[in-house]
Parts: sequence; structure tokens; C-alpha cells
Amino acid sequence: MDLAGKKVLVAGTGKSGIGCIKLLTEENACITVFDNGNNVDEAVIIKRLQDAGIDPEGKEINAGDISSIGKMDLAVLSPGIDPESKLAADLKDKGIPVIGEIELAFRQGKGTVTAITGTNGKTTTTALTGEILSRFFNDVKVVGNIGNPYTEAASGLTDDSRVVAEISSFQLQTTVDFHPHVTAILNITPDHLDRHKTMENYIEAKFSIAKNQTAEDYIILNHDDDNIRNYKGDIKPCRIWFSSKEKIKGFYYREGAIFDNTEGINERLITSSEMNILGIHNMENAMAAMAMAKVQGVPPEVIWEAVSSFKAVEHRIEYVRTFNDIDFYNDSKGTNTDAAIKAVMAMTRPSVVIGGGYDKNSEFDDWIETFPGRVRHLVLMGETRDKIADCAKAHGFTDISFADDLEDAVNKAYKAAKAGDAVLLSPACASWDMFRDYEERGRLFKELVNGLK
Ligand code: UMA
Repeated sequence: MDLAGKKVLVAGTGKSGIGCIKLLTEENACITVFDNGNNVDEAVIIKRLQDAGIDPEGKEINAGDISSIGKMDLAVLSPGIDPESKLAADLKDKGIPVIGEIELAFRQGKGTVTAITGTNGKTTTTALTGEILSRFFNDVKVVGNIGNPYTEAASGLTDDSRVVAEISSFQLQTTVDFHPHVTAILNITPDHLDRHKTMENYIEAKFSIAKNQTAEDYIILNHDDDNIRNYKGDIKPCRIWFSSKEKIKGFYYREGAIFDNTEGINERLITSSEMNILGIHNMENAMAAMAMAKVQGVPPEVIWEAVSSFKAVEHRIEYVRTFNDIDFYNDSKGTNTDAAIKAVMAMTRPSVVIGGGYDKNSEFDDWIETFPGRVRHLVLMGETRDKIADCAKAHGFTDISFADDLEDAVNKAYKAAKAGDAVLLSPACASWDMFRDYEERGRLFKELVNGLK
């Protein structure tokens, strides 16, 4: 699509917006940069552009005055902007076509796209798929919700490139022609319902990843997930199923090994003891990644090598160590209740959770409600510790101790855990009250855990 000289509005100046602006600058579009976020004024927008190495000169900067926006050829929304919002409606009322950042990157980019969505496990599966493909193909780019905007990679792509994209439901809401050759839907459980309103809408958003796929394409689906297995919508690509519960025609996991039974050959591909990622959820992620690689012609031995050497994404339910039959996990990236819930749910053992941190005015009820039958004890630290303790007690959860710092928290969690338990750092809060960022918090946690004697 030739965007030279076209008037394009970029809404949002986070990672996606910056990626769009860089791509549109290369395409010689006339760019209007728009952001109506809290505390965002023109000076903030200009600073963000400069910090990203973008010259604000020649770009129109608009900090939230939509009425002053004239006729545009295109508007590109960041995923955090709800396409049902007043802002999006105002743009559409002005007759401006509205797309999202993923759609822009797809239109301007090239190559074969593999796209992964799901409520949980997207990042791990995307990283693993990227790892497998890059052992076989020369030019593989891992992009999307994982944190590397697709638009940043788009202009460097060729017909031979392989794009592996983590795609959120937010990003799918604003796709039009986005057409991956291979897709995967890992699981669909309630999430982001503040935005999607109903579970049906959320499921439709997830399945829209396949809306442009044809019978020449592939979709990898979780057979154990009722919302996926019972989906009645029209999807055309060849379906490949995976299951960690049943021996199905597809990929399945049984008694510590992953089998490929797609053509009824029932070939054992890899055992869990040959992998560095733990938990049934990771076997599911691995099956999806292996299926996505297989349909692109990657030989089984290359897949085995990549999967057996793959380590969990750092700070995301990252296995650290087993000490006295207690598994330690670092989920420092669990900086909100949603992410922390995923971590609690992912544990296959009773858990001692270390939580608390910077106060973002979050509510913790949903997180605490996942505890019964899963969490044995909660160690709290940081600014939010009293607030979380009050919330937990209101829900009848009283197995709580307080820690002064992370070292104290690790020691108390270790003492509270029994053989066969997991200790999980998944704070449900940002780290800024005690650390520079979640990475610093996660690294110290690992150091402390590895130092336990
Ligand atoms: N903004 C507006 N108006 C609005 C809402 C936001 O102007 O109504 C502005 C904000 O002021 C801010 C900018 O938009 O300046 C932020 O845009 P954004 O929220 O889309 O964030 P990005 O930095 O562009 O990051 C996005 C994804 N964020 C979201 O979907 C919320 C990142 O996923 C992703 O890594 C990145 O693009 C690159 O593709 C994060 C995420 O939390 C990790 N994703 C959710 C999830 O995984 O559950 C969906």
C-alpha cells in the first residue's frame, strides 16, 4: 500500500505508536501524532518522539483535541485504545478509515506470518516458535504483544522472511486484511471483559485471527478448551489439534512425553525430562509451537533441538530451582492481578505466593479468589502489603505473613512451604516502591533462591 503523501493519524504514543510513526516516516506519509492519555500534553508527546530518535519536525502533534483533526486518509490505533471508544467513534464519524498497528505492519510488510493468540501462554509459545523457526529459516522476526512492535520490523521484511507474532485480542479487534499462514489459539478463559464486555465477544475476537485464512493455511487449536473445541463459527484453515488430556488425532501429551499423532503415526517427539520448561501448561505451549513448526516443514530433529534447549521467558513464570522438593518460580512480570492470577492458576503444586509492591490503586479481590485449594500461604511485602492483607482477610484467607524486603520474603516463603509445594514470586503489583523495575526484582529473587542452603 503506497502511503507516500497520505495523511495518517497515529493514535497512542506508547510502543505501538512509536513503531507506527517510524514505519510511516519511512513511507513518507504526512503524520499526525495523537494521544489523549492522562497527563499527556504536547511536550510529553514531543519528548517521547525524541527519546525514540524521531524528529518531531514536520509532524502535527495533537494532545487530545479530536475536534481539530481534519480529513485523514487513515487512522492507526494502538491496541490500548478501545475501537468502541468515543475517540474511535469520532474518527469514524469523520469518515476516516480506522485500523490497528498490526494491520498497518501487515499491509506494509512481507513474508510468511505465524500468529499466536490465547489467554495464557502466548509469550512463551511465541518465543519458542521463533526459536524453532530461526534454527531452520534464515530471517525470522519475533514481534507483537511480546513487546516488539510489528511495525518496527515491517520495513525490513522480504518475501523470504518468517514473522512470528504474538497477537492479543486487543490487536485482533482492529485487523482487516491481516492474513497469517499459520495461527494458534492456545486457550480462551475470561480476561479483558472490561473491554470485550461478553465472553462471546472475546471468543470472536480470538477466532478473528483466522478470519482471512483459507484452506491452504493452518490453525493449531487446543482440544481441551471447551470455548475452542465447541466454537461454531466458520473457519477455513486446516485444523490441527493438541491435547494434554486425551490421546487424539493431533499432538498429545501423555505420561511425560509429547506425541505427534496427526497422520496416525503416533511418533514420540520429546519427553518432558528432555525439556527445561515445566508444567502441563508448558507442554501445551510446546505442542502448539511444534505443530506450527511442523506445518512449515521444519524437520523433527531441528524441532527437538530447539525445544530441548529452550528456557522459559525470563521473569514470566520462570522456573528457578527445586530445593528440598520445593519448586521456585520467578513471575516478577506478574505486575497486575490479571498476570498474577495466570501464575497462580499455572501452578500444578500447592503454592506459597510472594506478593505486594508499588500501589497502582489496584483491587486484589479477583486474585485472592483464586487462592482456595491452590495457595497455602501468602507472604506480603511493599507498599500494598496491608491493603492486600485486608482484602485477603475479607475473603477469608488468613495464612499471611509480612516481610520487610525480598530477602525476608524468600526466607519466610521457604519456611512456610512443604515438600511438594511451589514458591511463586508473582506480586500482582509493579516493583517501583522497592526496585528500579520488575527485572531487577526478578533477578534478585533468583539470586536469593539460588543461595538458599
Ligand atoms: N492512549 C490514548 N487513548 C486511549 C488509550 C491510550 O491516547 O484511549 C495512549 C496512552 O496515553 C499511551 C498509549 O496510548 O500513550 C499506550 O498505548 P498502548 O496501551 O496500546 O500501549 P503500547 O505501549 O503501544 O503497548 C502495546 C501493548 N499494550 C496493550 O495492548 C495495552 C503491549 O502489550 C505490546 O507489548 C506493545 O503494544 C507492542 O506490541 C502489553 C499488554 O499488556 C504487554 N498487552 C495485553 C496483554 O498481554 O494482556 C493485551
